[in-house]
Amino acid sequence: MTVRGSGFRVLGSSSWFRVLVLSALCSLPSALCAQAPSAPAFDSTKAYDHLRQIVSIGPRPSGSPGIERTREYITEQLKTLGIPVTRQAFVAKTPIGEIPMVNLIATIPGARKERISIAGHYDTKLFREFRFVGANDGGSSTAFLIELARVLKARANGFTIELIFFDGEEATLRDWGAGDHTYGSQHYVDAARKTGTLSALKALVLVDMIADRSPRFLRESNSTAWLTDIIWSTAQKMGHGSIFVGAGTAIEDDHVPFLNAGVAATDIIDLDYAPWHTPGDTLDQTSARTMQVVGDVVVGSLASIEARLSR
Ligand code: 1BN
Ligand code: ZN
Repeated sequence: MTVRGSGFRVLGSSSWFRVLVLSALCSLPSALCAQAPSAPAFDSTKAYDHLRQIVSIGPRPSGSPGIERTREYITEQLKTLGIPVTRQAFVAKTPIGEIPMVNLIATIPGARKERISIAGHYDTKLFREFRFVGANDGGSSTAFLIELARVLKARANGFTIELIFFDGEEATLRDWGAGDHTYGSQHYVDAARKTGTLSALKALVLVDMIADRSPRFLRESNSTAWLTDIIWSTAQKMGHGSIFVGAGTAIEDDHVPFLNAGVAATDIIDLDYAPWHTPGDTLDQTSARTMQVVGDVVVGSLASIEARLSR
């Protein structure tokens, strides 16, 4: 009865076991607590294999056969990991007409029902004049989230983790115009508000274009300072201070609807990428090593984010 009322009923027996072991160890002195079961490391070889598969699908603009195949790939991969995926379907009214879109949401239960979302977009920008496969822009975030799912499924998560694959991040017109972008994230926030589930979302970490061969992540200035601080200082402690660097500019991306709704959010994005929105955004311009750095930093930041949210 108590268990049901406290919102823990979604935990399977193996998740319960990890949570109970972690709780027991963490009631002991901190040296023992540090030996609590830990997640496997993020494996960029696996992430890069996903990236290869996703790029091989070809262009993946919203509403296309390519994006439906990408959804099938994501769903199948997560199913293999034992993680169910929810399809959040909607129709976006865009300047080029109504387009069916689908966010994919994968939930990994934690000890608490409040959640941390880690998200990225899986659509590619529509270009009719050339073939655009978005290896870095759309591909890297998708591949990253699939590998992150494997890691976080095996972690004793304090908070529930939600992985969100956004559709419709890209503008349908050539330029990023008012209202013609971030359809998926706006829909997610509107829907969560309507269902009353937004208040349980405590932080959102967005990744976008995270596989450049020469990465440089500037702090995104719209983002929530404490959340950005945790991620950038974790990167520094891990020896990646030359990749996660200082002040940057404001970037409109899928984190903005969350910020506007009062949810703490940050964007790990590298816009300093010469092939951005060109036919040259191909696999050869990307690097597994960069995905490894971002994977290590995001996984390495989670405990501090959970601790900050538990204060
Ligand atoms: C990121 C990747 N974005 C689009 N593809 C968002 C963006 C749009 C960033 C315009 C800067 C300018
Ligand atoms: Zn783009």
